[in-house]
Amino acid sequence: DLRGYVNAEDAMHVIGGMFPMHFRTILEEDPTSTPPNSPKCEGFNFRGYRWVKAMIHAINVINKDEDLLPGIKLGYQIYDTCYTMSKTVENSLAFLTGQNETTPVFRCSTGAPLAAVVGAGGSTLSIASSRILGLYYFPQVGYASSSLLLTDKYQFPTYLRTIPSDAVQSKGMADLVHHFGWRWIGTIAADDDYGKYGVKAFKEKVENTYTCIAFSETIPKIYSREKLKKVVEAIKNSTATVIVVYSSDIDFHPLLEEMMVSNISSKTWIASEAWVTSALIARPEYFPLLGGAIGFGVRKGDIPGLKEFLLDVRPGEDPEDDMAIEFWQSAFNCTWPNANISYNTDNRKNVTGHENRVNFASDVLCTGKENLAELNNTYLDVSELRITYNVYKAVYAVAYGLEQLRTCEPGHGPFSSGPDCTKIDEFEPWQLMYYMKNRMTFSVLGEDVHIDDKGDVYTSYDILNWQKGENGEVAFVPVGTFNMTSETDMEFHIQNDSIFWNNPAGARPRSTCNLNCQPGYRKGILQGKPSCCYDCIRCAEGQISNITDARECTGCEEDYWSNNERNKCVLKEVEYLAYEDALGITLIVLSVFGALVVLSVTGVYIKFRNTALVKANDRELSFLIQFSLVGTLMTSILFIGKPEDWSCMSRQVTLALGFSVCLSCVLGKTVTLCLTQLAMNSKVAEKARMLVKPICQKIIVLNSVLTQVGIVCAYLILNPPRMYKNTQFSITKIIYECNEGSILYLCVMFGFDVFLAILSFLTAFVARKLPNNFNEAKFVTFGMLVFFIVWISFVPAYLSTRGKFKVAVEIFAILASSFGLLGCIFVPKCYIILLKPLRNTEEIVGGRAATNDK
Ligand code: TCR
Repeated sequence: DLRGYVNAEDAMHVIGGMFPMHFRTILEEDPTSTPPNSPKCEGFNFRGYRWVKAMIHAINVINKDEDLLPGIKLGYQIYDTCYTMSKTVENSLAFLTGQNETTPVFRCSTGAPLAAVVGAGGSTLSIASSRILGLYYFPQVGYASSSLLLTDKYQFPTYLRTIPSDAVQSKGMADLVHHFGWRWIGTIAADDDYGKYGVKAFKEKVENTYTCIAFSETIPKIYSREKLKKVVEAIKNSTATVIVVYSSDIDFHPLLEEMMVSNISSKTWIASEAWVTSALIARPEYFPLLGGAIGFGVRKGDIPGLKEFLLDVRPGEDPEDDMAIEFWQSAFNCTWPNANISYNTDNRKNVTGHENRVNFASDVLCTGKENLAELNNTYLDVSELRITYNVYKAVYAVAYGLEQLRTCEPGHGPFSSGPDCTKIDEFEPWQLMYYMKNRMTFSVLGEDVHIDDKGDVYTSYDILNWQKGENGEVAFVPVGTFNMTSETDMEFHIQNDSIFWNNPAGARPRSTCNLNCQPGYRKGILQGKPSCCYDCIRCAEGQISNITDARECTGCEEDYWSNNERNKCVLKEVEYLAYEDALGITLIVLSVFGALVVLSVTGVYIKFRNTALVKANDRELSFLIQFSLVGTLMTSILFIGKPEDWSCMSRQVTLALGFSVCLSCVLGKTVTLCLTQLAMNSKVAEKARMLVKPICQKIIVLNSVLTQVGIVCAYLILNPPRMYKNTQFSITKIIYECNEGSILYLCVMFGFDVFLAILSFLTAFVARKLPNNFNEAKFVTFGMLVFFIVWISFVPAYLSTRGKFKVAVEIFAILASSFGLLGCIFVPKCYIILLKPLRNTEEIVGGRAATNDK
């Protein structure tokens, strides 16, 4: 029971055709209870019916053509595949056997030889039929089978096609995905050679370090709600918002229904050629789910005269043509009187919810006068002739093959055994195959078609976007093209602005496994997950990343450090004892205060310069001590503020000089006192004391100071202190400090001061009991003790602090020792001068040493 169209009357050659005029076969309840018979089909396919009409139309046009195969009439023999493998195989056998012979005779039932076959529709069907037809080198031209498998000429030696292989479409889809920066993609494939190999090719082309496949699901061939639900769950649970569907409309439809139930939204669908413009899928009710889909459509064409030919359906006229009656019944939903051709039946189980087989026949009787032109149906829609156009081209391919065979010039023919050309009325199929395989370039309706030696064509794809049309219908808006002219040559164009995105924001969606890593973070590998899924790890201190999804954090340059957000390098914090610092201010106030006290002492000394106390034991030295104390107190200011080379060089040096002046003066005084003391006990000392003239005190001072100046100069010239940025102690801070240069010189310099202090202490100690000068020696002893205590405790304190406190410690020591000396040497004297003037007389002050005064 093979249904279809046969017209081979007085035809010279017949072209076979296989088209899905129905969607499915009806499963036999218990098939082995009867002799084997061909299954019946149901679900009228208007699109397939249009393809059939296009083929017949093409043959009619060729028959009328004066240039192409003049005088040769082509016939056709078209079978319905019912979109099913078994039917297709049966058809193929029928072509070969002439329906009732088991050995192929290459003759159709009507007598004229079969030249070639156009079809079958889907890849799986083409593969099945080509395996049989290929055995006999029977030419076959496909119009919709795009599976990659069919390129393999070992398996399918005689298969040609007018639709590009899915390698092209997959590459286009991968380019699309990369273009929009989607990185986490779901794929859904029909469980056939189209879906599986299409998705395989897509995966191979799309996957890279940034783009990965989130899930790969297949749509079952045999309806199963459980399996569909699993697919829907996978879609729902994935964070992928971009999903590629490689499937024919018929297979995709049940999944679509299931998705409508579970309210999936905000996904961007990438449609394969087979469903993007399908009337079954592109319905307004699916728009909330599928709107904004982007798909690939093969090049479309206009076929002149097709519309008129499509309208020319005359049911009931030809008693053999029950297909027209079924068409009429399905199109107008009426029942043809006395025809007994069922339609609208659905014998699938579980799909309709009914276990029983159902028949939705209508009570309305068909009249045959219904107006076809007013019918709004895919069959009559000639605005998107894509596969239909391919059918047309396929018929032409056969005709051109025959034409070449016909125009073979004897003597220049290709065949080696027998005559080199064959006659058009008695060739073998393999001989036609020869012509169709070589130099297959022809033009159809102004388009040049070239079928290469693998049987493939390269034509451009339109990139279509699903948008809402004016009347609420789905409009396929072209938003770009993909043109591949060879395996390496391709062009991808897309207009981003004209795309409609089906999400609440209306913006280009993003599809990633997890959220991108913000600046300040870097990607971290997740064990056992694809490379597109990663962790975000915060950059370590001192490292930053300033782009999203950084692979690595980069280190900051010298003197820079990462900020808290780790997205920028900022200058490191600097540390030094600043003038504005509370500590700095306090220290300055203290030293200025000290200096003022010293100056007021000087004032007192000047005012009372002629009193006994001031005059005693060398007035000039006293002034010099006061002067040097002011100096040492003020050097502390050099320690504050940002260290510079000059301040580093001057600070220790002025301090050491100040102390050496001060201490040498003290020494000058105490040496005199000491000798006075000794003179009280021995004659020798008496003489020595006489030798020590007042001028000698000044010589001591001058010598010591000059020595110190010498040391200082050597220090400054040979290895002076310098400013130094210390980064050792803290990575986030730069400590500005002074590098003291030569430690040896520093020690010698201060060592000399200490030496003077020790001498002063010793001499003062010897003279401590002397009543002279109102116990001056005693107070100097004290002063020196204070000085030692301060500087001895300074050392550990200094060594254990760092940064600005180190400097502060030193200033404290300077202030403390200066105040100590001030307090011990001058305060008692001022006390007497100001408050006890009665005691400030020659007798009391001078005592026995009065002779020493000037
Ligand atoms: N290739 C599919 C079948 C197919 C199809 C279509 C079916 C294509 N385009 C349009 C119906 C309508 C592309 C295959 O199986 O190879």
